[in-house]
Amino acid sequence: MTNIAYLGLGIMGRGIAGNLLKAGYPLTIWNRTSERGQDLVLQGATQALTPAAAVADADVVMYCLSDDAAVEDLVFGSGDLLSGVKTGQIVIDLTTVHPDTTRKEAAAYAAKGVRFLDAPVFGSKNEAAAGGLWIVVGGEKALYGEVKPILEVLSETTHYMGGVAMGSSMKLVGNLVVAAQLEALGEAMVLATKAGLDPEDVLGVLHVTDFKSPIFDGVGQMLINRDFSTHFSLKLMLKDANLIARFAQDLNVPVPASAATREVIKAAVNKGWGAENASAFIKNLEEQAGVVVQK
Ligand code: NA7
Repeated sequence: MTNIAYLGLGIMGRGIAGNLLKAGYPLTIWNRTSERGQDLVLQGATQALTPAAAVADADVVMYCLSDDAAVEDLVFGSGDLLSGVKTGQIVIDLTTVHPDTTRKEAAAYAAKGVRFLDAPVFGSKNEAAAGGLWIVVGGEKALYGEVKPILEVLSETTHYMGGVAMGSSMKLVGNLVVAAQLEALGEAMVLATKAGLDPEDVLGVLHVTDFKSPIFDGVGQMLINRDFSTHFSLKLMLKDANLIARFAQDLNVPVPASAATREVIKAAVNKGWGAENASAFIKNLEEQAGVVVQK
């Protein structure tokens, strides 16, 4: 069976690696902070001390790190993954990064005879743990076909979006919608609360209308429970908002609503809420309106 090296055991990585193990893939793991891999070792993974050691016998190498800087550090910097991989291996980057980072990775791997896909994922902690992610893929189509059985273990759907960096591009397009939905939910719930509407009743309406969204259901319920436990951190959402701004700038596309939302997220990170769930930025809207959304 295909040997997989999985690097990066954060919120997403732990769920993803767990599902690869459950599916029976021989798995070697590495994480910068090695303690985070212990429970996966108990489930049958082999823990490596360096990225190079992790990928030595791998057919496929996968990683999902926090951001562009982390990927740069792993591949080209202190992780020195590029020196560890060899001709014939396949690398799949699941991280949300700028398409330029993807293109840099793809070129560097190609120079070593390593085949590469960008395959960022929609969904957060629960979907990663349940193997219910939605994956968007860029790169060579035949390679996508080859690794699809692995991606299917992790996901509800996989979509092939086109050549190198089309997965990364789609991911930023999708995250623009996610940010807009969270901002809309926050503004709506704050306004509703100040108007004297019952937040549970408001969610009940949002649940059935032709503008419904699973995000309104899930995050809305967490919001009125005052639950900001981290499924996807606010600081990574700011990272994505910054990536969207840069991506739109590159293409000279106006994104005025996204720009406004980015300012709200930025201010919320400065309040010290960066490690909380992304929805914590709604607290900023609450403060400005002088209300708290709760049951
Ligand atoms: P987390 O839970 O913050 O996990 C981030 C992971 O990235 C974690 O394993 C980190 O290792 C790792 N990391 C961060 N910097 C580095 C460097 N420099 N070198 C190697 N590894 C690093 O993020 P999520 O799992 O929620 O999100 C992952 C991606 O999915 C992200 O792009 C989201 O936008 C979507 P650590 O444990 O801190 O040593």
